[in-house]
Amino acid sequence: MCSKKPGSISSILGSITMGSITQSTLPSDFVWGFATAAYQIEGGANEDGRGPSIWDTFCKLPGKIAGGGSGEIACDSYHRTHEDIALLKTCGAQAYRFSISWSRIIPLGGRNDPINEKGLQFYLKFIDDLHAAGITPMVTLFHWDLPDELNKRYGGFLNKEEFVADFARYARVVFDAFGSKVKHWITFNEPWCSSVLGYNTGSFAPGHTSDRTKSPVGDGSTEPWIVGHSLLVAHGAAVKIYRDEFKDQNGGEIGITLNGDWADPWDPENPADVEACDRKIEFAISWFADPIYLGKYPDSMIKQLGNRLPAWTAEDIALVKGSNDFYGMNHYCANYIRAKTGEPELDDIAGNLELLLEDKNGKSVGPITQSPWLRPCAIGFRKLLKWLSDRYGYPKIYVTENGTSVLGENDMPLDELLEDEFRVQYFRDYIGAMADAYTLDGVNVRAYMAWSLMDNFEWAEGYETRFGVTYVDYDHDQKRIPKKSAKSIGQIFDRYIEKS
Ligand code: PNW
Repeated sequence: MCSKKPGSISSILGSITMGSITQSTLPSDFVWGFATAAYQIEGGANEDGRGPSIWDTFCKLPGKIAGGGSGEIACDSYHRTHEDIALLKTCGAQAYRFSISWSRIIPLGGRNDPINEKGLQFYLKFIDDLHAAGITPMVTLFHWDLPDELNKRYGGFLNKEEFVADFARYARVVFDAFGSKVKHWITFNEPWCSSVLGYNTGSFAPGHTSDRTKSPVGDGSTEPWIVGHSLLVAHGAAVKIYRDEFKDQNGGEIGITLNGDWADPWDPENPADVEACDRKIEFAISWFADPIYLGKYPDSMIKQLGNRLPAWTAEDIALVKGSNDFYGMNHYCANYIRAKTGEPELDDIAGNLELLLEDKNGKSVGPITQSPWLRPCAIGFRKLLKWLSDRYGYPKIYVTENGTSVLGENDMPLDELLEDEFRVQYFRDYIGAMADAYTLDGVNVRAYMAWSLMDNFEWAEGYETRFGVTYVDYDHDQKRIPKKSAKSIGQIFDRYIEKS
């Protein structure tokens, strides 16, 4: 039945209904900036010794990427770091979240494979240049671009022992090289996407799925759970290395970034739909966050998946439990949830429920965007911040991604595209909802990175879907032109952040 326990959606549905009447605020030391990821912006795919990643390989398969693109050139940031830093300064950003390409640092990826000095030098200079511009770096070790060799050598994340050992060595090399200059580390970006989109739907590299019309390999009923487990253990191993060997002298912090959207019941009168909302968030977020904060997988997942969910050894869970200095939160939208009746399908990854964009009365969760999965619903952001805080004991939260695509943006005339009022409104609403969560709900949110600094390679959606506050002209030398939203975010934060 529908429980009212703290941390369940039923306790939140009644309590958070609208924005504040008084002005909410954010603390004076709140940090904001923008986020990107290596494969989505860097290009320079074959330069200075970089080895291929699973995304280079996946993009070559026909039909996998809209428009047939790849990250081979992308925004050409490998050659334009000074332009990116100038953009950040124009926007007034205090911080920049970017990721490191593992195969630039260790081209073959493995723990006994050679290190590429030029790769290290590239990031070292970039980090120095950011500091010189007064911008704080926040570095993601892994944003999906596994060295292709490791996938070929032993099946990548499917082989826990090998993968964890290789990731641990990569992490140590990076901490050793940049540890004195970087104080905010993220181990993995969105392990849900690597597990589910990479090993169940097959829409992301390496494209495994049970669907034999899409891939000759894969088992979507077992592989995602094995992959998720490996990623958790690798996260724990990297955190231990950081804490044991680097944290004391560097004084930095480390955590993982999880993606997850809000869930509202398709029919709020139906307890099964209300209950399914908690299950949806558990399958998306608590899959990773429960082991980290509570030391076990969620009961709802154990119940549905049985022994397909790997068992925790004492050694592994000791690495994972307590391994977040902060909670990295990627958040974009909300869904309506309708419980399915009957036994879950074998390949089900969501918790035996449907994700819908309209409720029982046909009301849309939010306006349509260019991304089929994304409809803005800012109040859901406040509700999820509260849900997570209740469940995990009010951890420090860094919002590491939040943003939107705009319907038809790629086909607009440039002057219209640059006036991206839809995106500006999205940021107004979402930043406002976050300030309400801080002020009214006691949520400990301390940083916010907008996705994204510029249009970039949107994975399977290629270049047709744009998420940037800066327009990138792919036909003319990757020229960058700030949109209206680039200038707006600083103004929005200025209204909320308390003056010290
Ligand atoms: C995130 N979904 O990915 C990533 O961290 C970014 O690299 C990406 O560009 C951004 O969001 C915008 O898509 C997601 O299908 C991709 O639910 C897809 C989904 C969620 C997150």
